Amino acid sequence: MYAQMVQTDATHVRKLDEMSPEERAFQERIDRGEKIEPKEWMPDAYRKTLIRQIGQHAHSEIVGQLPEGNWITRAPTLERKAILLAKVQDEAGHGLYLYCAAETLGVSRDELTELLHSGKMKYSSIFNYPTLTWADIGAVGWLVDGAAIMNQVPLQRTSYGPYARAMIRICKEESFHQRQGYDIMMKMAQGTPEQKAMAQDALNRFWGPALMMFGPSDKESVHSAQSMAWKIKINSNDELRQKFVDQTVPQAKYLGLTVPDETLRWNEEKGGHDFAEPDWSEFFEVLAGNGPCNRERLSARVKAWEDGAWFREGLVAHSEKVAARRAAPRAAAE
Ligand code: FAQ
Repeated sequence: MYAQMVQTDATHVRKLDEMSPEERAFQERIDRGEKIEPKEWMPDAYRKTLIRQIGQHAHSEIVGQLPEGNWITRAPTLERKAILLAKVQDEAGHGLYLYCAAETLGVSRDELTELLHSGKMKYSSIFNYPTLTWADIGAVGWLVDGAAIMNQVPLQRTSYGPYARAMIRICKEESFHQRQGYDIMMKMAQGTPEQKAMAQDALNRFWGPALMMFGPSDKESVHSAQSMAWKIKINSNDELRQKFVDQTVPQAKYLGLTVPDETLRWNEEKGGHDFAEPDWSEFFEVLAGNGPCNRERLSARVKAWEDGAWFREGLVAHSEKVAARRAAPRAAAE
């Protein structure tokens, strides 16, 4: 798995004097804050970088349904079940908006699916961890959706129009998701000692993986510099990670839970927390396909795709029949 990266040729930031007149005019549009729209000229590497990022993002939404879907049949009340079901359906919708945004760049959804299934395209590392208890569903909503929002709110201002517009709706829904997660955590943290211990255990297991969602440290991030110059990314990985920690630490305190980091301290001078880096060797192992659930997640997606083939074929056959009937109404009536 992940044997090969989708090459974007965008790891080196080109200076203005290395650019063609077309590229320079494009960069100036970006610098002025203009949105780039699908049919407009764009450098090939900009297009490929967007396909890589939007495609990975779409795959994350779809694979991200699996850890939570696992708990729909076991949610503790009917109300919790209905809420979780709606959330998991929202993630499918996010995947669809994002696949549509990627399609405007000239790649089909089938091609992206094939890249995911063959392990050539990534999805977020976080979804390779298991959800062992109901408290994990709270932790996913609180921390995973919390990290996703932190990353995605700035992406509403990203330079590519269809991606920025998809983000606006996604962020509204993610905010709701995060609140439902926090609400589960609150209930658990204020419950019996056993429930509080489950909430603490979920925080202990999801804290590090949530920090990894923002990507490697800035010095290890191969794409950040060029992506930020093109405003595909608005903030660096470390900036967003810092903001996430600063936002989440008081929330944990309010829950009466302890962030599993003995080095965590408020640093008055920088106006933020000092905190321990997550275990980057674990992160790179997960990216290499060796996380706790990588194989299970990918095989679930491949199985769903294969099991749904008859349905997709039925839809195509039906639409061909309707088109043929429209083209020759009299012949079809006979
Ligand atoms: N997992 O040079 P950078 C969600 C890869 S949505 C896996 O820093 P970049 C909703 C990266 O692709 C969560 N791979 O890369 C939800 C690159 O590899 P490549 C998804 C990662 O792109 C909630 C290499 O490492 N969100 O959770 C990760 O500039 C609950 C070098 O890294 C998005 O996709 C990772 N964590 O920055 C759903 C947001 N981090 O491609 C269900 C949009 C890095 O060269 C339930 N994406 N890599 O082979 C982004 O903002 C960026 O792509 C980053 C990575 C920040 C993720």
